[in-house]
Amino acid sequence: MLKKIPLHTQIIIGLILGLVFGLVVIKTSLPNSFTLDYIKPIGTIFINSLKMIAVPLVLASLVVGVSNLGDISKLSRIGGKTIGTYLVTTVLAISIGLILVNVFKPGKSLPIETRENLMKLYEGDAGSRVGQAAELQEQSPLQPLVDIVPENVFLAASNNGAMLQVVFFAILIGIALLQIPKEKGTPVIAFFDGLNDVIIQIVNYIMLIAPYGVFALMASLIVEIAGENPDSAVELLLALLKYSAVVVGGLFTMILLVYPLILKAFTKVPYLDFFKAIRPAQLLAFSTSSSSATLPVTMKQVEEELGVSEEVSSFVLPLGATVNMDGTSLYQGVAAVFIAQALGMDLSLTQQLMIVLTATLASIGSAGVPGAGLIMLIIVLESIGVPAAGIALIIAPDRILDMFRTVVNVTGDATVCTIVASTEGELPDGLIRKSNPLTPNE
Ligand code: DAS
Repeated sequence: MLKKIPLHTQIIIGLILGLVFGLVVIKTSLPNSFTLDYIKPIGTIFINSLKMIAVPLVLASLVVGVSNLGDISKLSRIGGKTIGTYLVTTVLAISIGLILVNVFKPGKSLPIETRENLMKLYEGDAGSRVGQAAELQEQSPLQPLVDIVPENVFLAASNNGAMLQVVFFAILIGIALLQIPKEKGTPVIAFFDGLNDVIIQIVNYIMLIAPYGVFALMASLIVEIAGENPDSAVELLLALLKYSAVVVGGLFTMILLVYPLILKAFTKVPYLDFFKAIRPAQLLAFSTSSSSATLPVTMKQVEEELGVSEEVSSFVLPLGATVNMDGTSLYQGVAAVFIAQALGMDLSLTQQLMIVLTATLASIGSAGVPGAGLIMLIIVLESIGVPAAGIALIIAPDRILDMFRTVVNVTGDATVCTIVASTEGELPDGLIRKSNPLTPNE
């Protein structure tokens, strides 16, 4: 029966029911033990399955993304421009996210005892990491770069804390694949392409239990945080609302300010026409929460409504759907700092700069499927010594935020595609509407 309801509706239902269930338990004399012993494990399974799939997801999607560059010498001009612009918009997005979350401090609104409660909650997972975080602040600033290179790839792949090393290795594989003879590289790329599809299919399976997982997480989170002080659960919900408002505020800043300014600076395409042209892709991104599912529509719209050539769109957009996720990177910056704030951990400037690097890498490694950004958030949290289990704090509103950040991911890809096309001289006087003769003008 659930299958007929769109996934994001299922999640929202799970979210609301979990909220109601948790509040009922803490407001009545129902024993907490039932929730903690029989409901919480479902949420733990959901989080662990997300963490389980993170390593193969990064390996497959990044190898495919980098090897999509095709023959580097032929595409170096377009590739360099595309990758460079993608990186600029991603770093811009993360910076906006970090400014907003440090100005509004949504995690600081939690009372001290709730933060202590949360830290105790994640003690098992956090204990060593709080020590690591302290160590991190004593280490040389270049230590995080040293840590990126794994001593043993298979060990890195298995142990949670070394996701960045998997990213590093995946990028090396992708570039090496472009340098070896084509007949040798093609089957390997095909393997990773197939593996990528398998992993994305597994993410779809995991998302099948998402409504139940979110229900369990929300219910157990409310019950655990409440503990002896039921009012603190309300504080957490208010903090989550503030956190969500900071994320959505940052995403709207990208859509309404950053992309129009960039388009105006590098193209003659009027922003309103651009916005109208990609609106179908944005709506699809919002409802599917998947850049990959939206890609065919994004390509159709920029080609038919903006006049971008097939050569540019077929390179820039698939790469963007794989490696450029401005919305996700902004969200990961905000989420990482929010979780640290909620756990009462102050982040040093080095750690915040580390977030810019790791959220850039994490968004590159995020596949264009629902929930990918949350999975990759683990990289960012690991890199700054914040307990990865802290994602349980923000998982509740995540599916809704995923819808908004996917719209920004797709809009960012289309913006960069339009800029690359313009700098290739394709849109000399703004957009050239080339509606497909087979489909009536919208
Ligand atoms: N849903 C992902 C996408 O398709 C983004 C994310 O999970 O952050 O772009």
